[in-house]
Amino acid sequence: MLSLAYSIGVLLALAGAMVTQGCRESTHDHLVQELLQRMEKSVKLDEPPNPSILLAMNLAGATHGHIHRWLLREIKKNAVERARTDMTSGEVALYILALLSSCQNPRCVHAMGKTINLIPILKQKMNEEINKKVITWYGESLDILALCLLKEYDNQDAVGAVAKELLNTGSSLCVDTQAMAVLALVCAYNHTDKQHLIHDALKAVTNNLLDEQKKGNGTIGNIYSMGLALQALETSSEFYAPRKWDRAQAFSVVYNHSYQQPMAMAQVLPPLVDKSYLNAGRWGCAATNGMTPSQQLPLPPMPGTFGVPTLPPSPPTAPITVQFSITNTLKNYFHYSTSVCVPDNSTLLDVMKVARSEKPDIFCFKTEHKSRGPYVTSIHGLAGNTTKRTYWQFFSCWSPLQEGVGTYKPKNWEHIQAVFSTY
Ligand code: B12
Ligand SMILES: *[C@@H]1O[C@H](CO)[C@@H](O)[C@H](O)[C@H]1NC(C)=O
Ligand SMILES: *[C@@H]1O[C@H](CO)[C@@H](O)[C@H](O)[C@H]1NC(C)=O
Ligand SMILES: *[C@@H]1O[C@H](CO)[C@@H](O)[C@H](O)[C@H]1NC(C)=O
Ligand SMILES: *[C@@H]1O[C@H](CO)[C@@H](O)[C@H](O)[C@H]1NC(C)=O
Ligand SMILES: *[C@@H]1O[C@H](CO)[C@@H](O)[C@H](O)[C@H]1NC(C)=O
Repeated sequence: MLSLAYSIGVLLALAGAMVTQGCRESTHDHLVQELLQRMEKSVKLDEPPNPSILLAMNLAGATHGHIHRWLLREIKKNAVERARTDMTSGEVALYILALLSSCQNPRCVHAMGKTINLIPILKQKMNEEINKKVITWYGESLDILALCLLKEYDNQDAVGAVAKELLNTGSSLCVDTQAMAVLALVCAYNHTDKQHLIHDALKAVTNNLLDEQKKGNGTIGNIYSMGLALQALETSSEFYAPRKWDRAQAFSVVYNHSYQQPMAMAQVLPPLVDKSYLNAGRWGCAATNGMTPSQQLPLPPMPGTFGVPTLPPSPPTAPITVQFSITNTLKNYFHYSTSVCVPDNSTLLDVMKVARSEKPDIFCFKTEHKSRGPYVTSIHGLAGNTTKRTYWQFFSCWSPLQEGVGTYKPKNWEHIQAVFSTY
């Protein structure tokens, strides 16, 4: 009797485990599909193509839709038209990852009757930016990663420089930069004369990422650095071994968040399909060529949404007041403050536009369109400068914003400050 009850108990427990397992899997697939769809929907045909989105679609195997075709065509067009003249080395590197993962040869990009080779362009831009000291460690890592996936290993000085930077000041670099550096160095590791240095750097920085996760109860950096951090930790276990990574905790942070911004989705999708930017060369390409259709992730129309419930359109609400100030203490001090009235649900960009229309000579500003939306280049006639490593940094009270002006929505009576800063 007892043993029968026991067996039933075991069976029930087993069934329970299977159900949970199956449920978790389908929830996971559902999330991937949802993110893919949301990301595809965000693609605007009148904006420049975003190579990170094409890369994410390739890694997830979503290579058959018209959005994919459009992105690939526009990426090639932009490459021949703009790579040489108005891209940074980091942008060229992202284009190379996007093309590699689309089974295209970056050495021979053909569009609009022109053909170019992106590799010498990347190398030349990278060297120029390093010499002029305008490169960021994030950009340099991206460059190293692209060259490594192309099996171009003649940039050993840069590899050594990134490794040394990680060992010297590793934990003061932002998590995104640490993660991109991990991807670059993991790729370079078996193709370098600096294995000891790289090994030490990877050990230090991956342990630091694990410490950050502990401090953040699962969050490594912030919610927007999770995509790259997961990619980094997935691909570097041999460098933090025997230490164990609480992978489930880190993934649950991502499952719990409902990502809406295209770039954030593009960086978080690869780890959700067990891929990283290191797979841009091999897997991404296999996904378009070698895979049978059943292995690909289809994009069925999906009723409802995951994470955020769809809210019914809400009636207009009372306007809010936002305080906005601009401060420059670096050179020729100035400080101005104002408060503006905007409809609830307005973005910080809307707030700045109202301030500008009320006092144009004080709150004038300029933006540039970037993959993540509008980037504020200058305020009150004072522009950030990559040579001097200056930029306009945004705060709410005294904490830096984790979103740009195009998506951040201030609350009633919130005090937003733009401070001219260095990085
Ligand atoms: C380097 C970097 C910077 C540098 C860029 C300097 C330079 N010359 O390269 C500096 C320090 C200036 C910077 C500033 C800011 N950044 Co920043 N930055 C990054 C980082 C680490 C790498 C970006 C990169 O080089 N990509 C590679 C290149 C090839 O791609 P790209 O699309 O051309 O990149 C350009 C744009 O991304 C732009 N940029 C950088 N940050 C931001 C932020 C926003 C909102 C926009 C629209 C553009 C932008 O500068 C890049 C180089 O030109 C990313 C991390 C990540 N996960 O992507 C964070 C990241 C993009 N930044 C972020 C944020 C929040 C900001 C700020 C809003 C912070 C603040 N409190 O003020 C400001 C921008 C304010 C403004 N003036 O509009 C967030 C964006 C989160 C989100 N919700 O999308 C990220 C993801 C970091 C994070 N995990 O929080 N950043
Ligand atoms: C380097 O090569 C060794 C031997 O082939 C392999 O075991 C190891 O996983 C490789 N490491 C990386 C980071 O690629
Ligand atoms: C992590 O969780 C602990 C205990 O629940 C809490 O005290 C701490 O504030 C949390 N830390 C963060 C960064 O959320
Ligand atoms: C994710 O959400 C679940 C349910 O709300 C919660 O139990 C879990 O602690 C969350 N995970 C993290 C890492 O925040
Ligand atoms: C707030 O604005 C977003 C678009 O920025 C919109 O989708 C949403 O419905 C708005 N919410 C409310 C409560 O008005
Ligand atoms: C940035 O500063 C450098 C050095 O002072 C200057 O030569 C350059 O013209 C500036 N760039 C821009 C875009 O203003």
